[in-house]
Amino acid sequence: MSNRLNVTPNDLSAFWMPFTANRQFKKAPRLFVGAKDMHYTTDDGRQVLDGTAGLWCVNAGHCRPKIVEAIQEQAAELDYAPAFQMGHPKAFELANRIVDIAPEGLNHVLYTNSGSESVETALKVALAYHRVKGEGSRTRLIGRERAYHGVNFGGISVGGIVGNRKMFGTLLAGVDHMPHTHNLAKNAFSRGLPPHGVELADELERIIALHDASTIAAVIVEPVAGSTGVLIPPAGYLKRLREITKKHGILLIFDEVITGYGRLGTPFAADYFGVTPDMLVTAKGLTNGVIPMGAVIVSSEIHDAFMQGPEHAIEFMHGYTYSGNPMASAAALATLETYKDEGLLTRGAELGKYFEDALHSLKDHPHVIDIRNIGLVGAIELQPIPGEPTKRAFSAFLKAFEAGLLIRTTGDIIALSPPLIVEKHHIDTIVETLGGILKALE
Ligand code: PXG
Repeated sequence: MSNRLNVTPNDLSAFWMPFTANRQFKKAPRLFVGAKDMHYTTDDGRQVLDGTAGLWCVNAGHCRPKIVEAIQEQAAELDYAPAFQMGHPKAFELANRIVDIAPEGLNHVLYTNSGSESVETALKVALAYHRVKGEGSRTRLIGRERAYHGVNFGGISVGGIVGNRKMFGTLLAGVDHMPHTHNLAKNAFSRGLPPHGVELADELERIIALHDASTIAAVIVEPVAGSTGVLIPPAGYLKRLREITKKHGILLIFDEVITGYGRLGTPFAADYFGVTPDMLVTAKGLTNGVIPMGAVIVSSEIHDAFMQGPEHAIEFMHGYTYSGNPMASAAALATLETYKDEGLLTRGAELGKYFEDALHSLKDHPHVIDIRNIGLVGAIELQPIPGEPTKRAFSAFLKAFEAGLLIRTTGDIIALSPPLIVEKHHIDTIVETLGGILKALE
């Protein structure tokens, strides 16, 4: 370990970092060189408590033995197998294990390498599904304002974060957006589901009336919007979206890249809300973030619609070189086993109340205009500094890192999503550290 601490690179310019203020970062880099369970180790040897499960993905905590061993063994046994017209056992085994924990009726898995690719895959399945069913006029896709569905063209088209869209031209044609559900005037400091706003689901009826249902393929939403700052759906909202989509023959896609694999205290948000979509988009927690992998879990109805025509013909023209990659499959199998052994997919239900009370104890701290939470996700929204949006929260991020706590910020919102192995004393440390920082912020 000690010599690994000495590998700080001396030139940071070649790596153009993703979603990062590159010039600022490279003047004062923040580097992790190790991790174990709830903590990272920095290149200067400090311990940093992980308040965000990496980027919402390390649900079982860091460097867990089963996952490490599985990857090491797999690397020596079968490194790669062609993904097209060939297979290997673990990809099939994993699909079964995913289906085991997925909501009833979602019985088939398409593999990808990231959340962004899972989104593109689901959108393409939706378009092709209607076409194989003889409803090729259903080409429109409906997303939502403030949504994050990754960074590829389909995802930013249905996504609703302006900064992620505006530089990239006209995007996909035929996309429309429902309004987001964030309403501080009515719902600030809600615990769990906000009480107001179920009627926003009816905006979908308005959009359908405008375009006609016969032109619409699918609606995609994050059950809880993560990246944009943890927007929790109003009570009853997702159920109503399901009713409306069903009524009009429109597919409903849940993007569970963040909410999947236990984040809300249930295996998937679909379970939490008692709403089953036609497709469930996942990634991140599937492999505990260790190896890139995503999975789109699809209903039998959709899958079976493709299984027609001559048997030698490829049913769906889509896939990746690394779909179901052996290393990723091994990592995912060991991850799901770890979740099962330790009850992590439901741990958020036990700890959620403690997490909620702890977070809401910050209500009267300076700058705080909202606190919201569900399962093991929380957000603290700050009043922006006038004329300098994002600055206050980013300054909290920097101060937290100095104080030994990793948080995420987006706009002026602090997001928290600790690994699901988090203990009460970690939650106390997170909240005490944040309390001190909020008091010291400009
Ligand atoms: N859908 C959702 C709902 C996501 O949250 C993606 C798709 C894309 O996944 P990939 O694997 O392509 O990055 C995401 C990713 C953050 C943050 O802290 C969120 C994500 C990624 C990085 C940072 O807000 N979400």
